[in-house]
Amino acid sequence: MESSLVLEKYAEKNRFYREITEKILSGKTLNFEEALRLYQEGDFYFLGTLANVVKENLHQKRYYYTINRHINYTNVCTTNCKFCGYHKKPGEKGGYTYQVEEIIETLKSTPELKEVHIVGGVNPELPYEYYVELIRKVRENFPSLRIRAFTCVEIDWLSKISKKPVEEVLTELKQAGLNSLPGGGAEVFSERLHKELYPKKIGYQRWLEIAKTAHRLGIPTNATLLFGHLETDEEIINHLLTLREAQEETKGFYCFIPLAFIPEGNELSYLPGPSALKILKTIAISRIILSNFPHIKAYWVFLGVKLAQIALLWGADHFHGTVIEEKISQSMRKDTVVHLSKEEIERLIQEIGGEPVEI
Ligand code: V47
Ligand code: SF4
Repeated sequence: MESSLVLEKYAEKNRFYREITEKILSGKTLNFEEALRLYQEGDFYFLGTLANVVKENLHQKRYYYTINRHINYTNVCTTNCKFCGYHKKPGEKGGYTYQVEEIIETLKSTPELKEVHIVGGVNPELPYEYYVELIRKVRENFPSLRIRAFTCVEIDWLSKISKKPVEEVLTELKQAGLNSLPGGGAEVFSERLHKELYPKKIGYQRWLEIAKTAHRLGIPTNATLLFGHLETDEEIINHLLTLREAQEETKGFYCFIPLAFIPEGNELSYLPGPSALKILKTIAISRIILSNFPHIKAYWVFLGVKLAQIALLWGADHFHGTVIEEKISQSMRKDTVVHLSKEEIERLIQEIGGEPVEI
């Protein structure tokens, strides 16, 4: 059935669905109570259909992906987030750091790349010059490659070690060739969880301040939410509404990525991880609330390829890219698929009736 007809049927039966549909289709924002009720009590099919309508109003049947590669340049990190199984303490067995030249050689082995995604731990053994040099060398060797590198957490760290303000760090990186920042490190915008799970990492106010500074300097950034662990539904809705407000202010966010918590191989392994239902509902509510974000990403490395494909019908429009190598998830879940070819991505999109768009 056509999505608009499905929504009409729900609206006929139920006043709440009618009000929500009218608000969303006329471009209005849901308030906290409405959003929470929709997320908690909204029928699964209604939520997905409404999210898909928001998605199609923005992108019709188009679904985006890119030929990219991740470079996780170091797993040495002193931040010690409880949900992370990737980090190693300085000097600990299994810790690694790639030299700049090694990274250049790796990138040369995949010459068809359109984008590189560079993130790593907060490594006290690396000097500020390493980061600037890394971006400069990548730019010198690959003049047209899009460089998405360093989360707001890393930018904060660079500001600390260089004793330079965030503006200056971002300006230097931009001059060296940086195009945009990935969305990691946002976790959940909650003081409670910050204290409980990642007290050594920057809090959400600092994360937002750095993202907004990047936007003002003409550097777009992504944003994430790490969900499916100890957060409450209220904290998820608050996270989304806070991001919506920040986007109203700067318009610098490009993509929102709901990251499904991987429970294996970290201190929170006693938790079950989010169900498929929770994942799809979270993607749908993200699309509905963040209608001022250009893209919602189905990050298939964390979601699993098949669930990510279904997420494309539940509000997501971006399938990220080919990835090739991704050490964060692999450090926790050994059987994670981390590489899809262009053809595989296009087939997954076409199978759900979409039009693949390589960007
Ligand atoms: O910031 C750590 C998260 C993030 C776990 O911007 C975990 O396009 C799930 O941000 N389960 C890094 N997640 C990944 C990331 C990302 C990925 C893909 C695309 C983009 C983008 C950004 O991974 C970290 C942290 O929030 N993380 N441990 C875990 N157990
Ligand atoms: Fe370090 Fe990032 Fe892992 Fe936190 S999530 S411990 S900052 S590598």
